[in-house]
Amino acid sequence: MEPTHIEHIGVAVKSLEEAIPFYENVLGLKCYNIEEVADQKVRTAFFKIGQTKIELLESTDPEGPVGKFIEKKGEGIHHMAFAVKGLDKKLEKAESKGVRLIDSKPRKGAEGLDIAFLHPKSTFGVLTELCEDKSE
Ligand code: CMX
Repeated sequence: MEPTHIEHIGVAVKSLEEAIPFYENVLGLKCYNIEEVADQKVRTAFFKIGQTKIELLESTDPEGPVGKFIEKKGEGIHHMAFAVKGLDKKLEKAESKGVRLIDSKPRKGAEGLDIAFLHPKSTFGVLTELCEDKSE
């Protein structure tokens, strides 16, 4: 995949309003964007640390991926996202190496990135996201 860096770490929380003060007042980071991703049934809040972001994820629907995750496992790290170049080809490559794809084609995620997920059952338990910033 040759990722260039960790684009973000996704953290599932019950409430953005309750979690944001920890990141701002304790860690001293600044929330610079809150965005709803309707098709993923989440509201997201973003913080930057160097090149990497923390993405807080609040579910907007108990049947959505984050709603189900919190119900089953509670709050905590939900996924890890790697920045790649040429996402289409990287997905083909992952599949050819036996990785189970959740998204066989890139789709639009938060912050205008092209994204695709790999299934945690074929990535040693970590839901893995590949993303590409086409504006770069
Ligand atoms: N990390 C690790 N394992 C996970 C997981 C996660 N985030 N989410 C689910 N799983 C595991 C479950 O624990 C379960 O394992 P067991 O069978 O051993 O109990 C298995 O995967 C199936 O879980 P499920 O609750 O039945 O959920 P589904 O199969 O319906 O969906 C998944 C799981 C990963 C396919 C789905 O959550 C998905 O498509 N995720 C990608 C999209 C996403 O997460 N969007 C939210 C973020 C959006 C954004 O960043 O903008």
